Amino acid sequence: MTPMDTIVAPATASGEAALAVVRVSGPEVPALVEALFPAPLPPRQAGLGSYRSLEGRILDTLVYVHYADGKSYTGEALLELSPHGNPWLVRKILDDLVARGCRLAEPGEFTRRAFLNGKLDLSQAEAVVQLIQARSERALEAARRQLAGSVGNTVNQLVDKLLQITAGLEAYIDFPEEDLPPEDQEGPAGQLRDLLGEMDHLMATRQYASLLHDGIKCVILGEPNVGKSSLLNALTGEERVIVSAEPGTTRDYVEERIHVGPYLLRVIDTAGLHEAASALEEQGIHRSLEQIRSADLLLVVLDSTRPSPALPETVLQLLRRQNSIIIENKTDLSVSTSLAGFAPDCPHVRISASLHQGLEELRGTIRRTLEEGLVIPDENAVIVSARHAGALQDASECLRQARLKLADAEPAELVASDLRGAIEAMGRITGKIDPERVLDRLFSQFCIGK
Ligand SMILES: Nc1nc2c(ncn2[C@@H]2O[C@H](COP(=O)(O)OP(=O)(O)OP(=O)(O)O)[C@@H](O)[C@H]2O)c(=O)[nH]1
Ligand SMILES: [Mg+2]
Repeated sequence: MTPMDTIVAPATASGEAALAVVRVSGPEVPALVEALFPAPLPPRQAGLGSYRSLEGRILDTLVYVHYADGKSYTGEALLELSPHGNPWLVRKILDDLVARGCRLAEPGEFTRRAFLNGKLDLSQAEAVVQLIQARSERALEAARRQLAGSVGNTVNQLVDKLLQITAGLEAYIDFPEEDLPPEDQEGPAGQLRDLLGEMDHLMATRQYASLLHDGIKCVILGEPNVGKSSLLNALTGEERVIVSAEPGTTRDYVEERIHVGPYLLRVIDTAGLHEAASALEEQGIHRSLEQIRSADLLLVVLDSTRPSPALPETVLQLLRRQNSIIIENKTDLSVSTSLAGFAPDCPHVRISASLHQGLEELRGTIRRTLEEGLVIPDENAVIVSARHAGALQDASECLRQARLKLADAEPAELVASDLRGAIEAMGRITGKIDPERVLDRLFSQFCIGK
């Protein structure tokens, strides 16, 4: 894989569509543009032209845009062709470009070139994958910020501070403490402590990564027959789960993804909780408990035509204002009464799952509970990647070692060596000191044409 050849790949998913995009990047692009479009428009202007194959057949009439060397996504001369979205036609164009000397790109090779040409740092290159895979507004926003450089900039600021501490280290060792200005009394030890605090804060954002990407795990629970499956159907707007008047209808759990405002929720319907009747039901209840314990948010459904439920003590103990919403269902029935006395600290919402009443209020309560209870903060930089988390972990370990050595008054050179270790570990995030194999692992997650 030499960066000097000219690569080609479809940038759009294969399949029938109005348009497809084929990208070509590399040194041969200017000559290709001349050969394909006899009077090409200047860079960055969309032109309409006939694509003629090497044998002289017109394959399609299409829009093309070319970019000058150094002024494109990849940082190389780049050509984008937008033929009609016919997979067979796209194939013909790719074959023709290969016949003209281009090579089919490896997965992620366009973004890899962007990185190698300094158009993106590594954290930004990874954000391209996250942006494409994001399934909620919040996930999209985190990826957009990372692509704009939020993680890279935060890491660079931390590295700058570390460099300053390293520089200050020798001065600190050389002068006795009483000669230092009062704010520097603590010297590097204090600065290191503050820096570690900032790194811990950045690492703590990792807990939001799975909430953003996999969705917030939200479990519907309650006694049998209270309307749990009806609620899931109402929330998804589909008859997804079997609903019946017979208690114990749901025996296994069913999972659906829904959006509430900017959040993606994985909503899981569970088997009703009660003293088990049959062995099969008992198994279902056991599985419900497993789901409940690992949930981020609990939706507790009550039948408001009946007295407060006797849920297992293990479940009642989990219900808190920050993670649980009590849903009083079946309010359409005349015998429905308020169950405000059940888990009174938790927010209550009265709904009719079968008539789809109260669902907007429920969505509002879900959103407020997530924002107040789960505290998904509006952080600038969120550490989503396991690779970044690992690098930060290594860096803080080095800093902790440095602190210990400072406290033991060990020689400055040893402390400085730990600080360099930390700088190197953080450099892995932006890729300033990255070995080739990290690149291979990273870019192989991309699909071809990115
Ligand atoms: N009147 C009325 N009936 C409802 C409402 N929600 C559910 N039901 C009825 O209650 C019964 C049980 O509903 P399901 O949604 O199957 O209840 P479930 O909690 O999933 O039951 P299990 O899976 O057996 O634990 C069905 O006959 C539903 O039609 C409601 O809002 N109003
Ligand atoms: Mg059910």
